[in-house]
Amino acid sequence: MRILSTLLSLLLLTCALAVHATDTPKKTKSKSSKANVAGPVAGPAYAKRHDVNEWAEQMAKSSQLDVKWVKAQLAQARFIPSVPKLILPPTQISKKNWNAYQARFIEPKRIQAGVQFWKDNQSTLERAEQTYGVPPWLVVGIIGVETFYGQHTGNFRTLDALSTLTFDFPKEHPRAAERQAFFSKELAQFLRLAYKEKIKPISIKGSYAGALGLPQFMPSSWAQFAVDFDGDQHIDLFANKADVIGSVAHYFKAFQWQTGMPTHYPVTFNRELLDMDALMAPDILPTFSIGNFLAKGAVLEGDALNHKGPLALIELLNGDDLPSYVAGTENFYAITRYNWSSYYAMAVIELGQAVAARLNNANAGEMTKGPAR
Ligand SMILES: [Ca+2]
Repeated sequence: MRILSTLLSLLLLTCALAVHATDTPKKTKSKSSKANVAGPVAGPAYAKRHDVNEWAEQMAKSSQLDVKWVKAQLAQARFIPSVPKLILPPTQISKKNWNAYQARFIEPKRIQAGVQFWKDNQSTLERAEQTYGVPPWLVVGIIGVETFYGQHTGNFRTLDALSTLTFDFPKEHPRAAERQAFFSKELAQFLRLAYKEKIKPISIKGSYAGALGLPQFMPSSWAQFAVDFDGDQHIDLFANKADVIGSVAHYFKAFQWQTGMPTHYPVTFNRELLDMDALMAPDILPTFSIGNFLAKGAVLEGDALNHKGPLALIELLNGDDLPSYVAGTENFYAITRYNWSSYYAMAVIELGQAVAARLNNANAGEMTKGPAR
């Protein structure tokens, strides 16, 4: 993740909504599923490339790593022919469809896996909430949407994937130079992490874009936001559920999650006042006061009218059907810092809350079995 958040601008936000699924490093699942389950086919080794050796020397120097170690790792890296294709924006742009997104992520098997994950890790989820102010349903929603609770963490050797995106980034990509530079930094960070944790880089697998573990952190996010939440002196986002939960919660704390604030409210429209262009102009960035929002034709009810803080009008397209709309708060926006998409954010929210509702119903059921009070 991703984590280019310091580059925020309205322009980027607009791009994020429009192209997010095509090249945000982390958003990889639908595409990576095209790859062979046994792992992608690897091409030539990078061992003999002059530019790779130069990169290794510079990286070792700037990171104060042993240059022999860096070169020895990169000597094992191989070009993966499918990766440059996967990183390119799709040639056919299909209409965005929230209903399809919803059907994929908020479905019985994923909800059931989320219930199990929550039950298995309840005390850790509660500790993360106490420590970071981030509720269990959000952590559970993120891990469910990202990797189906660890079932789909990616089958690409991270060393190969990040080397391919660093040394053979496709020149036809609309933002090739910027993206290549991004992946070069991620490769360097990946090697530093592996060195620090004494892990062989070649042994690590993840998404085609280098996202790692249950929460699909990019190496830079791992370095910046991952925490050792069980105190064993290591950070393991592949197998250690406490570290995974603590790291996701810490990420949201870092991106200004506000404890107790709803993520969104229902919204309808007053046709006589409606200025849709003005309401849509800031995209997902919350900017409207309640008064301003209502004056432009949005209609809120109940608790929403007492909301403190700015709102955004979130539009979710439904293919050829009418779009869905909600009023997004700063906490909705915080979820899009994990993955730059309002569709992603809404899927995380609905999955997390569906799991929470299932657990509450189960608990209520058990209580009714007890003696009447
Ligand atoms: Ca740990």
